[in-house]
Amino acid sequence: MSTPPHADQLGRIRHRVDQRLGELADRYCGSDPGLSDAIRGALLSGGKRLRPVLTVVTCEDLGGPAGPALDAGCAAEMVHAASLILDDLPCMDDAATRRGVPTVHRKHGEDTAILAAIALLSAAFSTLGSLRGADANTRSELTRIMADAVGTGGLVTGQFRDLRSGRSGPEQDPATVNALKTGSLISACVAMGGAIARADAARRRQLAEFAAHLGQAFQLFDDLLDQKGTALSTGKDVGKDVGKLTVMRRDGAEAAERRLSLHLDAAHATLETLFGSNCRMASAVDSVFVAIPQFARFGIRQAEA
Ligand code: GRG
Repeated sequence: MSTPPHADQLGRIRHRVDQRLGELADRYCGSDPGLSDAIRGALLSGGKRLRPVLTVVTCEDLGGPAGPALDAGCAAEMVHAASLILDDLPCMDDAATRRGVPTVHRKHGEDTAILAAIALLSAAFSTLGSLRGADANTRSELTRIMADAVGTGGLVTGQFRDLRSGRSGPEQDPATVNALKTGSLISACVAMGGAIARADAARRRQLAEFAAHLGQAFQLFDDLLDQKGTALSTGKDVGKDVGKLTVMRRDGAEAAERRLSLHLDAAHATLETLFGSNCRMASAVDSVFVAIPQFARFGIRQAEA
């Protein structure tokens, strides 16, 4: 099996992300063992680190500084971790396993899980508001980008519609739900990389186009894994989408796979315009889609972290 291009560099970025998340966890997890264990567990228990990699690679490959991009990406990972804790709660998806270990509420209780999610969200905004190596305008722009991605223009509304999608009431368009609950944070990560690198308006539009396609592809992939994967291969509960209106439930698995391919191709085409062919970002994208062979363009072995 061949090693994909840029695997070493991407592995090093993931390593830097993990190290920095450890430092930020020390700063923000508080001194109460019952709570800090939950926060640390949610943040440091693995995961692909796709979101921080997107911020770092976007910024660096546009010639921007690595330090603030790393911290902004870590802030996004904190938001992501908070969203997973909340998503797994009994009142939401009621999941038992995440990243191969018991979900935060199963291990620490629902009350602690909710508090840990709020702590992670607050830590994310504190990190953006005090970002090292960025001026006040950039810090405030990043804070706005992230707040917009989390609130009613993003995750919160996406999750609300996702939870309601299988029930009676207005029919939801799954692509819009996917854009809100998954695409908004992915778009924010790419937008933050562009903002730190001070990309011009034309580039920012291309970045937004790339991220929108990636967000759609990523959620379709997640839906496919929910149906085709096992708890062992995904590290999390599967079959959680039963009763929800996903593209796969509405149009079937083949249609979902076709759509995924179209979004992935469009994401790669935009990347080629932005960064040229075989860029690092293309490899970062491909490293995600390894679990279903037809989406793995390089017969990929995932980069060592
Ligand atoms: C206030 C932060 C906040 C959220 C409130 C609960 C909620 C609203 C939103 C949840 C949205 C959600 C869970 C979307 C699914 C996103 C998704 C595909 C997650 C899986 O991401 P991966 O595969 O996971 O990157 P790893 O474990 O690799 O990090």
